[in-house]
Amino acid sequence: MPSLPRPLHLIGAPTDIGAGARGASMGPEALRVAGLQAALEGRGLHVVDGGNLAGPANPWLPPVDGYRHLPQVVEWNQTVFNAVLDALRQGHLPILLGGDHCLGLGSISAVARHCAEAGKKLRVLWLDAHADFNTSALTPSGNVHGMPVACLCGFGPAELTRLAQMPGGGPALQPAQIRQIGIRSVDAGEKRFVHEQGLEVFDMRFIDEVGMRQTMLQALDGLDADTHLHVSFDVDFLDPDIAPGVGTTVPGGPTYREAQLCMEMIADSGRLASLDIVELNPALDVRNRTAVLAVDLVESLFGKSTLMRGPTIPSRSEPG
Ligand code: Z70
Ligand code: MN
Ligand code: MN
Ligand code: MN
Repeated sequence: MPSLPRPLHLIGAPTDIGAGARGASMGPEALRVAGLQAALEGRGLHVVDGGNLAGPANPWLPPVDGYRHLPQVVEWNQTVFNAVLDALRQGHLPILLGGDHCLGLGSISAVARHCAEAGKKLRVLWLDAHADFNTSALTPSGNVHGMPVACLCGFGPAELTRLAQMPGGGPALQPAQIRQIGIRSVDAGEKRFVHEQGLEVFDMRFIDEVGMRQTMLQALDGLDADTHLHVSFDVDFLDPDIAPGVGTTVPGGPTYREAQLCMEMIADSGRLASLDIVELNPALDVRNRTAVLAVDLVESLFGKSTLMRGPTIPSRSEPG
């Protein structure tokens, strides 16, 4: 029997504490101005906007021991962790409005904790131009938004991996639970580490060669009724021609059509249970068009489709 859709719970985290450019702190408001809540309500969903979390200001300092703003990053992530876990425990579907991607650590740590409590399997789709798998020894920048995936897998400073620790003591995530999609910028040391840890990366070459449909079939393969699907959507996943409002544009990203198909196929899986929308930078945007695009894509992620029917070619990943 299909369960009732969970209320969606918007959680704003207005900070750029882990980023290399200022401005992602304005992301939550730009998404609201672009009509996120009304768009989701238009899908018949119940949306609760919990407002914005508070946290330390960005002191904009150079890195210390390989990390910029580590104490502030820890504080923001602890706050995000608490808010996301609260929402999940209320039976809501949390949507974290970043903020930069360092917050994926707090968000996904909470999701992993919840899944452990609820006896659910967890699959994470990391939509991004970047692998975000740096450590203090590998990072070229010290920006923690380039490190959350590593931290979630247990590689990072104790202050952050502690947050990502499961009740049993292990890290929040195993590499086998993660699928990265859209990747096209990985630092040299980071590349070796991705390979060493066996992360499953559907990079842009892969998408070019096999297409977005086959990519998503593979990325969503193996989900079942007991799987919690988390999507961490870094807006720089998108090609900069359509999404200029991000701190780190990398050419050669998914087109509008590829991104729509990606979101539609996730919706068809019927497993989406939590979401991050991060790295939107209104200071670098053009008349809020990247925020409007993000809202448009999120509508598809929550099931908006052109016609009153499902996919053209049904597949195993679509519930029967
Ligand atoms: C580079 C670093 C990065 C954005 C992640 C870039 C990281 N790999 N940039 N997300 N926007 O500095 O670690
Ligand atoms: Mn990212
Ligand atoms: Mn990125
Ligand atoms: Mn729309």
